[in-house]
Formats: sequence, C-alpha cells, structure tokens
Amino acid sequence: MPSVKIKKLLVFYEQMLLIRRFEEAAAKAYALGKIKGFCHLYIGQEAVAVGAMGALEKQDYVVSTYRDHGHALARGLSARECMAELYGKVTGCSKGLGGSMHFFDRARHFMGGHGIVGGHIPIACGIAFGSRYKRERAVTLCFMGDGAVNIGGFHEGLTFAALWNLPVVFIVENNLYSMGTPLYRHLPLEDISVKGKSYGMHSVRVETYDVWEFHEVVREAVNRARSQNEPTLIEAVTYRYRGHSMSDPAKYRPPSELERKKELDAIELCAKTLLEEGIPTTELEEIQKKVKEIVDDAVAFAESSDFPPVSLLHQYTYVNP
Ligand SMILES: Cc1ncc(C[n+]2csc(CCOP(=O)(O)OP(=O)(O)O)c2C)c(N)n1
Ligand SMILES: [Mg+2]
Repeated sequence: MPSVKIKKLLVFYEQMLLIRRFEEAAAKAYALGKIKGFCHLYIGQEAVAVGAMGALEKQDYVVSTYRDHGHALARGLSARECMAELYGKVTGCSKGLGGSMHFFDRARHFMGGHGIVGGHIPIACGIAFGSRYKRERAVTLCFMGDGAVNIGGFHEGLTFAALWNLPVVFIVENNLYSMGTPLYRHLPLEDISVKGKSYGMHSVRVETYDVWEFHEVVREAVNRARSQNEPTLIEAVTYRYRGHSMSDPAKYRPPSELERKKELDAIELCAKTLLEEGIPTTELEEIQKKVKEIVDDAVAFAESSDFPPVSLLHQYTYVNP
C-alpha cells in the first residue's frame, strides 16, 4: 500500500509529464502554423509549478506570467481548454481571445497569464489584500521570472506585502536567463532571495530538481501565509530547455550547459524515486499512456473547435456591471 507521500508523488509525476507532453504538442502545432503569435514554453521548469500548486487549497489564488501553460495545467485547467486557447478557439479558457500569454480561469482562481514583466506583482498583492480583508483564509501564489526582480512593480508589491502582512507567496523562477540575457548581465547579485530579506519578509533560495523537496518548501510558506498572514519570497533555481519563445533558437548559451541541466531532469528524477519506492514500471507506463491520450484528445478538441465569433471581440473589453 503506497504511503500518502508516494500517492501524491504519483500525481506530481503525472502532472509534470502532462505539462511536458502538452508543450511538446504545442511546439509541433506551432511549427505547423496552427498556433500563432507568442508562445513561451515551460519545458524544464515543471517541478516548480507542480510542487507549488500541490501546496494550495481550492480557495487559493494563482497569478502567473506570460510563461503560464505549466502553471495553468498544474492548477487544474484542462488540457482541452488550454490547447484550444493556444489555437485561438472559442472553447479555450479565455475564449480564444487571450492566447498563450493570457490563460485565465476564474472558477479555479487562476488570475492570468500576464504579458507585462512584473506588472502582475501588485495585482497579486491586491488579490491577497482582498482575501485578507474578507477573511477568506486564502493564499495567493505569485509567479515571476528572474527578469522581474528589477522592475518597479516588484518593489511596490513586496513593500506592500510585507508592510500590510499579506497572505502571499512570491515564487521567482530563476531560470538563469531573461530572454537571451544571462542573470549576471542584468543583476549584480547571484542570490535573488536576499532581495526578499531586504523587504522584511521570509526568503529562501531553493536549488533542487526534486519536486517533493520544492513542494515542502512551498507548503511551509503557504501555511505561514494562511495562519499568520506573513509573506514569503521563494527563489526557485531552475532551467528552461527551450528558447525564450518559439522564435528563439537559444544560441546564446553553450549546448553543454543544456545537456548538463537535462541530466538533472525533474521528471526523470521523480520516476526514479517512484521506482525505488517500489512502484512497478507498468504503473508508470500506464500514466505515460494516459497522458498521451489526454494530450492527443486536447489537440483533436482544439482542431475541431471554432474560432470565436466577431461579436465576442468587444464583449470582455470592459467589465459588464
Ligand atoms: C515591462 C516589460 N518589459 C519588457 C518586456 C519584454 N520581455 C518579455 S519576456 C522578457 C524577459 C523576462 O525574463 P524572466 O522574467 O527571467 O522570465 P523567463 O522568460 O525567463 O521565464 C522581457 C524583457 C515585457 N514583456 N514587459
Ligand atoms: Mg528568466
């Protein structure tokens, strides 16, 4: 009988694999011209989204960046509605009006998908303020990249969060690059977590490809936010395998760096742990088969869906009172 931890780890394995396979399918559809516009893949960073989202409850909120597919899937948005959104179809999570960078799902408290680097941080603080004010005991998780920590919104948001004791956890996904710019060229620090300390909040740097280890760190921060209204900054050192966007061949980094990072792959590590814990290979193969079916079904669903009608164009431009 698998322990609670192993049962949860099996779910994490499936979710990480779903993100990976979903994005591989998205890359293929993009190359065929079926998905247009911006598309930023999350491949390599799956353990961050999955480990973090596993620490949340239903009432909690998530605010993401333009690299949002993995966050959305880990939060429970279906592969169908996410793929359809990439295809610009009306069955997408944002009715085909948002595309890759603007996934949104009010029911699952997934508050976007934001294209402006760092612009979403004060929005996350506003959501956290709202839930504290209404005594909802909800925590807001706010994801950002390393490129966001020099932006004004970061300073405003973190100051506000610490000063007003907001139940928010900031997760900086430090994938060592901001577009094609390596960290050392845009930040005079290697350790981003020192920034959190300077705002007077709990702050921790985590460098792991072990989804469970990362999950534990986020769980502690989420519990503290929920029970004591204390914010935390978590720096997750990670790596993206693909370029910044679909038009970026990532020639600015040495291939040996990518190969070295791939050896630490979180999905493979998770599978290894599960096998060592006595989970049979056949069970992992079942999960792999299931994930493939989910992704194939999502692609077929997106392809057979309709584009939004022109009448929808202005419907969500302003809030209808
Ligand atoms: C305010 C602002 N400036 C510039 C851009 C253009 N831009 C889009 S992504 C990006 C890099 C962000 O890198 P990072 O935060 O490290 O996230 P990653 O892409 O690595 O996930 C930039 C500069 C933007 N979207 N918003
Ligand atoms: Mg980055």
